[in-house]
Amino acid sequence: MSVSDEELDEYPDGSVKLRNPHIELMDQDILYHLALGSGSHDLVEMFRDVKFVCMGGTPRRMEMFAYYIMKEIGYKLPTGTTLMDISQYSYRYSMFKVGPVLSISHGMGTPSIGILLHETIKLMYHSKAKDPIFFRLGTCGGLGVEPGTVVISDDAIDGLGNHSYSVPILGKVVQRPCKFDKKLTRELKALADPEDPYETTLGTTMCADDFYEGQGRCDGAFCDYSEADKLEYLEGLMKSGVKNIEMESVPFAALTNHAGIKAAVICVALLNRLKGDQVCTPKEVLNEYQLRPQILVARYIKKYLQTK
Ligand code: R2B
Ligand code: URA
Repeated sequence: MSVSDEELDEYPDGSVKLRNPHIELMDQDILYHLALGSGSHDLVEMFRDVKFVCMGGTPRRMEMFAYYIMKEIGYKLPTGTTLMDISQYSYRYSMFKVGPVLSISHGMGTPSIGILLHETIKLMYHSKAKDPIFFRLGTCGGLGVEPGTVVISDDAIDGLGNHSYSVPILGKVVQRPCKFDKKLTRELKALADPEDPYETTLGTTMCADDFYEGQGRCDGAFCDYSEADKLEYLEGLMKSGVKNIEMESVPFAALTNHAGIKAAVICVALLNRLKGDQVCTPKEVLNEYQLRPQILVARYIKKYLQTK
């Protein structure tokens, strides 16, 4: 059975619908990589109030984001409790919950975030959360932008230039279109403050399946092209509207869109790839850069919560 977009749009209560008829026929659904399950946990009680799902690469960064957003939205943990990694016993991803905000680490690359998206979308379905908005807060290499620039993705392409996520399913390649919510990207861009000591810009994001050769670097263990070939390639990408390169935007855009979930990707550029390959910015500077997508998303969340 397949569910069309039109059918998906028919659910006005905002709850997340699954395009998988098998799930509701199962006795229980084990979200293996999150160490949660519909039989073992009261997912409705635990997650029904989730409004924002924020994902980023590392457990540490997402724990820090959880503390930061707690302060920003003035959320108090229930008396006698501390912030816990809900998925700690999966030993795969980390998940923190701060009121309406989930902060989850996604690891590196499309398979890792793909698995997490399957299970997080199912988590939203089981928990009956209403209209959750997904954000990826990440890092990237910039193309022709200053290090520290924040790039909001308005499109995502894979390493072959496809605007879709290609997944081999039952021996055939299935392509799912990458689509971001235009209104959400516009609203995020509008939250950039002219006083911010860095630029915030919109652009196409290229999602590579590798950090080295897949991003045209010359500093991997292998390289069969010249520096000139690399620059020709990167400049060509830039001319076609690509502002940054990272490793998760394609499945993020495609799977959230397939699930009817609003989503955005906000990344900070650690370097300008037209000027080099190695990330040689000092650690303290990188740590400050990594807060920038968090600051933008916190502004969005605060504004959203104030108007509700
Ligand atoms: C950005 O940074 C990571 C690689 O260093 C990868 O997860 C990404 O998208
Ligand atoms: N992450 C990437 O995927 N590429 C970069 O160049 C920097 C961070």
